[in-house]
Amino acid sequence: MSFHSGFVCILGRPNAGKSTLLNALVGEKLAIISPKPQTTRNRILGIINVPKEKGREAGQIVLIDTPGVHQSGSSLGRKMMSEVREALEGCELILLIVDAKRKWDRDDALVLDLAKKAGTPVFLLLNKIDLLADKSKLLPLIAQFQTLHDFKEIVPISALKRKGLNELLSCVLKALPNGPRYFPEDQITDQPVRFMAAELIREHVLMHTHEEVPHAVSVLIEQFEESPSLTRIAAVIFCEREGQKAILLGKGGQMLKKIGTAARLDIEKMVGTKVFLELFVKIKAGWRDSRNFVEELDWRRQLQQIGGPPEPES
Ligand SMILES: Nc1nc2c(ncn2[C@@H]2O[C@H](COP(=O)(O)OP(=O)(O)O)[C@@H](O)[C@H]2O)c(=O)[nH]1
Ligand SMILES: [Mg+2]
Repeated sequence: MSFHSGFVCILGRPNAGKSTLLNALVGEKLAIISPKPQTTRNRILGIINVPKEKGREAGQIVLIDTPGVHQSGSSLGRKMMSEVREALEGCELILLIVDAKRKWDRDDALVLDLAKKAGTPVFLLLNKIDLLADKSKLLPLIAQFQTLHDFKEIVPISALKRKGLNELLSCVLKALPNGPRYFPEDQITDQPVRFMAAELIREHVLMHTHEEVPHAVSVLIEQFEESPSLTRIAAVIFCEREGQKAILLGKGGQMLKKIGTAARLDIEKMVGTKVFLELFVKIKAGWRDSRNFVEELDWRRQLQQIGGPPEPES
């Protein structure tokens, strides 16, 4: 019996629906979602075990969600783009996702350019087709995209409404080589739970704040203690200015309370215990331009530091 497997990178401009697709394909919330651009800041692995079906071999797809491709001069922006490049390195297939409702523009061209440079086969996913009232527009749209690149497949989907995803899985599996099961069958991500908790807190900040505040916020977990019935978490919400701190706290601390309650409920669902969540707001002026701080936020880096230097490769 043959088993297909491989690493598949989801690539696209901010807001195309990359993280929604990751969550939909894995069937669990692994990445936070928001209508605001640049919600995802690091690469996120989602592991899908596909059982054998009629006309389809069994396999394992290791999906990698990435930050939206964009041009930015800040340390944070550079770090996000380096996460994109790391995801592209060594992947067997790229899923280039575009918003079917939007006109193709320079930002999409930038994404295609990256994909071409990687030299990896590319599927084009036309996402958000639920928003296309006139489905007869789809064929001319596909024809138009075919002139841009020799895409291995063009697949219309709706990540949000979960349309076209089974077809997509079959196409992806077919495109992957025979290979091993890279991750145990019960593993769905490589993210530590404490980092996912920090992300859930950030998601509620994104939902409750506007303009520059969402972009100026990062979340660090300071304490994470698990017991069978209770998880104790203390987290710091960093922002860049006094005015942002005032917004995050709200009148009489109301805003922070709202964010905390909503995040706590989501974290309880994830960890399966009661959660005691303490939130603090601190100002770290210009953190997005601080390479050191941006690196501190990287959980892969944090793990390396706890575990000491990485083993030398043999
Ligand atoms: N209507 C519709 N909205 C979608 C679809 N996929 C994603 N979205 C929305 O697009 C926005 C950005 O989604 P997200 O997954 O965070 O995009 P990302 O920046 O590419 O990761 C969110 O508001 C999603 O709900 C889709 O298939 N249809
Ligand atoms: Mg995202």
